[in-house]
Amino acid sequence: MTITITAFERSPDGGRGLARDTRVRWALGEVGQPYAVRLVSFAAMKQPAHLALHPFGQIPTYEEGDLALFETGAIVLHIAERHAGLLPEDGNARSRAISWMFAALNTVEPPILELVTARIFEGDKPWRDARLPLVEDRIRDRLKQLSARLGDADWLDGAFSAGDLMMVSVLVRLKSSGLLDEYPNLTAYLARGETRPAYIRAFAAQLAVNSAQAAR
Ligand code: GTB
Repeated sequence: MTITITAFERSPDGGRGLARDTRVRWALGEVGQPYAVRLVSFAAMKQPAHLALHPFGQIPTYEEGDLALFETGAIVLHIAERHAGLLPEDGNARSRAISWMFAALNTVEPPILELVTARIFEGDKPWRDARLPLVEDRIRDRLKQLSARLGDADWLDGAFSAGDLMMVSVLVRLKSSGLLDEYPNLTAYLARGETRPAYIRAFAAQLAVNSAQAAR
């Protein structure tokens, strides 16, 4: 059955891996599933046809036969449950990997998203300079805890899993901030994720779309 995902027709970052279709592309690549991509404009995302797939008018979405999903956590979990390669066989290890997926999305990603808000969307507000260090410190708290747990290991709990895929996807957003430099094991962890062949293919596929659009 054909899998179709949606992605930005033109991503604000020029297709350099920050939009969340990257993690879905990466997951599909890890499990060896081909997929089609339907590109959507910002205007189209708010139209009824797309809102029927995604109630909040965002990308990515995932369609497979009569199944339509939104939210990258749900999409990656669906992929990982249906295909081998992203979740361990052992039941307890599987549940722990899923815990890491939720930790990435619910515990680590929120302060990172606040940084984007503080720096970009509120960059011209009078409270920016007071708020930014507070937001950065909240991220440091999480990175310190994550770094302590990872230690010298390659991945968060044994072999690479959907938990690592999600955590690396969340940390990518910090690359330009300099905050990760304070935690060499997290920098190395991120690099391990980004050099996996499936990540490289996902990144290249997203970039190719945006490069082609920019050339028009
Ligand atoms: N919780 C949802 C999920 O995980 O699926 C969040 C989905 C989401 O935020 N989608 C964004 C979107 O559709 C794209 S990824 N935004 C359009 C809108 O809300 O109208 C967020 C994103 C977009 C662009 C960059 N960038 O270019 O730097 C980075 C991240």
